Amino acid sequence: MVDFTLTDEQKDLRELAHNFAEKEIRPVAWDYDRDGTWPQEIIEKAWEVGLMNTHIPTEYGGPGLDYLAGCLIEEEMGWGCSGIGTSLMCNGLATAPIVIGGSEETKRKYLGMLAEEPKLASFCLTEPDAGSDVSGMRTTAVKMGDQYVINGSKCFITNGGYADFYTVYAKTDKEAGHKGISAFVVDRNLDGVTVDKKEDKLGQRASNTATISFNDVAIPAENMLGEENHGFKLAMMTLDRTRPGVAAMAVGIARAAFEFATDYSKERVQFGVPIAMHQAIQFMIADMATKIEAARLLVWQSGALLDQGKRNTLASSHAKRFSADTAMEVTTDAVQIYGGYGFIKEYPVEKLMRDAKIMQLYEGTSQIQRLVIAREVLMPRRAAEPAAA
Ligand code: COS
Repeated sequence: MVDFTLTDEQKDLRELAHNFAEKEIRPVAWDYDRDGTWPQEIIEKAWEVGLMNTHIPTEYGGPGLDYLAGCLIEEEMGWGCSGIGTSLMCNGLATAPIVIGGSEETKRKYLGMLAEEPKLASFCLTEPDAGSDVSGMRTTAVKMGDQYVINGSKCFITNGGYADFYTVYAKTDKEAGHKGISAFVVDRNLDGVTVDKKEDKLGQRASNTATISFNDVAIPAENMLGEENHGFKLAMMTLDRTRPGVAAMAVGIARAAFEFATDYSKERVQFGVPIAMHQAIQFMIADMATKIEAARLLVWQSGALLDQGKRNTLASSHAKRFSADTAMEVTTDAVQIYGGYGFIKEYPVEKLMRDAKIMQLYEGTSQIQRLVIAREVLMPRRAAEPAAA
């Protein structure tokens, strides 16, 4: 049976997230965007009300919410401000490899740390010369006794300047391509860890994006996540789990732009009638509405598959690709509906258009999602599984 009705519990959670976005995020979102303000106070409040670290299992102090619930929250955060939302949700990306591959001790220490206090963690995969091509990374981790020594530099790291620890991917076998990558947890306060650069960005300006360098950073061998040289798959499994949430945030951006544009279209009078009376505008609004509905269904499907314990690689890329492109298209159309005013910072939609752009870039570009979709369609890894069907 297919039923898209949310349970009362899911509706309550969505309402909690929406109220938080409306009261705590929306009123400051445009100021934070203008000034690039770090949303520390909002992070602390979100942590307090239980809207962060949703996937940390209860045995490690988290709320242990399912992925669909996470998507409901992320849509509302994206509706409030996706820059602030990205800051709030980034712990999910950083901790997924720990949840999947961490030892019991590592889980207790690092997941517990985030559950106990409003602390942050970052996911360090991308490098200046290794973005989409993860296997091209140059960061190395060399085993020395009971330690690994890490050297390298990671860029575009969300929350990098404020994180207390990092999940870092490094080559443990330089000659083995994707089969030579391992994942580690690295504490921020270790000697040799430096935050080099905060990026000045087009959109999502309230989120922190930094370069993190590791210079002879020695970490205990037990901080390895999963097995040596199995880090690439851990990264891919992580992205399968986090792309639904990112896609949900894109739906939230699109919904915000859609609401602003429809309200404006009823107020703005041209040729003697509100522009909503013109079919040219009505058709744009109709297309925006359809895309948002379709994107949300893909998001829910990709989250629900995970909750059923099924592989969601294909569904997750469908959701991420379609939602990100929807956010870009809908926000661009919202600017169009506002006309010249849409291009001016005094009006709300230009921010949303700038924010939407990153959705087509981070956690796998729209081109990478198409690559994954094409591979899954043409050469399904496990064709028997519903997620790959
Ligand atoms: N789950 C589990 N295993 C996976 C997987 C997944 N979702 N995707 C790939 N794998 C496995 C494959 O099965 C293959 O395993 P074997 O070595 O046992 O055959 C291995 O990983 C390599 O897969 P593939 O050949 O598809 O790897 P490629 O190097 O060709 O690249 C892409 C795969 C391009 C899809 C990957 O590098 C990617 O997602 N890049 C984008 C990274 C990204 O999103 N960066 C954003 C920054 S992170 S916020």
